[in-house]
Amino acid sequence: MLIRKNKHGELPESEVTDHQIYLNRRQFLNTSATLAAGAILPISLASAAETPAATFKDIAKHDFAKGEQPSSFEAITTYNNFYEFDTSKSGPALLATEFPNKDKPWMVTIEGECDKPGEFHYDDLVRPFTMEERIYRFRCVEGWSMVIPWVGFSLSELIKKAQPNSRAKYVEFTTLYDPKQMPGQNRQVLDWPYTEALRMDEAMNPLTLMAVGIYGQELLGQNGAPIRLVVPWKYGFKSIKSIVRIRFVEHPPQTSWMKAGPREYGFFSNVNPEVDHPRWSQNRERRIGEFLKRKTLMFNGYEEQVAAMYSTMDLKKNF
Ligand SMILES: Nc1nc2c(c(=O)[nH]1)N[C@H]1C(S)=C(S)[C@@H](COP(=O)(O)O)O[C@H]1N2
Ligand SMILES: [Mo]
Repeated sequence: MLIRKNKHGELPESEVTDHQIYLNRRQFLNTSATLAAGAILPISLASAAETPAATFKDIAKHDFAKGEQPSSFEAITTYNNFYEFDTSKSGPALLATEFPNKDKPWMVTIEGECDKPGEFHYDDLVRPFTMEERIYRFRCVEGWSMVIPWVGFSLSELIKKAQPNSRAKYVEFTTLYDPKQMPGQNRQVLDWPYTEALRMDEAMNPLTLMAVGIYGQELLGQNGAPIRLVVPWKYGFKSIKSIVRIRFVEHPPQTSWMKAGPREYGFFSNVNPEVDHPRWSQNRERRIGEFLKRKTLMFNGYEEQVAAMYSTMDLKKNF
């Protein structure tokens, strides 16, 4: 590829990647976090400025948000919902810089109604799978949205390896519980650990992704490192972060958000402009970085791929 240089031999502004912008921003954030705390925190600016290895190379790319510009790396990694750290949008990026602790192996337990349960080290869990980049629209229940180039593999592949039995009708996911690493867990904003669940056909749908990266880089703590779910036709809260347990069960599990507000958060939580949240409309959304709101699409634009799963259901009752 020909890279144009300006007369000073430097890369022109247009060639500066989102990632470089992000790194500068991160260095700034670390500095301000240190100042805000009024004490020397064990954050090394030198290491923060290091470029993480481009972990995922030569992976197949699939654009499921055709014609739309992916959100910037900076937006995706500084505007987050991750209540285990903080309930603000900017808090997770400031508080998850060291998450997950590299000295502790990340283990994922697969259990319940399946023939191949086990406890897997993260590296062993993901090794068998072919990584892909998939660009998805991502819609939060609060009314904002982004377009995110995730890196990951189909949850269906993992489920096939676990060999669920005939009683396995749902899949439940659980986030790490570790208040030492996740300060937000010291407050009872949700019933920790965070849990989510899918019906088996939803979990097996080829769009359902186990994500391990964004923009070709390994996930950062604030986005749910090292492994999280992405279900692009559902509101963002179904896409549970930092998963340590996957359990096959017979009956529909409760989830953290259903416990927190059963009238506001149903099991399915499909993006549906015709079903309002009890406290606000769901028919418009603001793409982060844009000024005007746009119309929210049924199933977040993935109707063709997923509508058949719900054809016999009243989606007003099963919200
Ligand atoms: N464990 C856990 N997973 C979570 C959340 C959370 O607070 N804790 N927030 C959810 C919500 S409401 C959204 S919109 C997305 C945000 O993902 P992002 O910050 O990577 O964009 O994560 C979801 N997964
Ligand atoms: Mo959300």
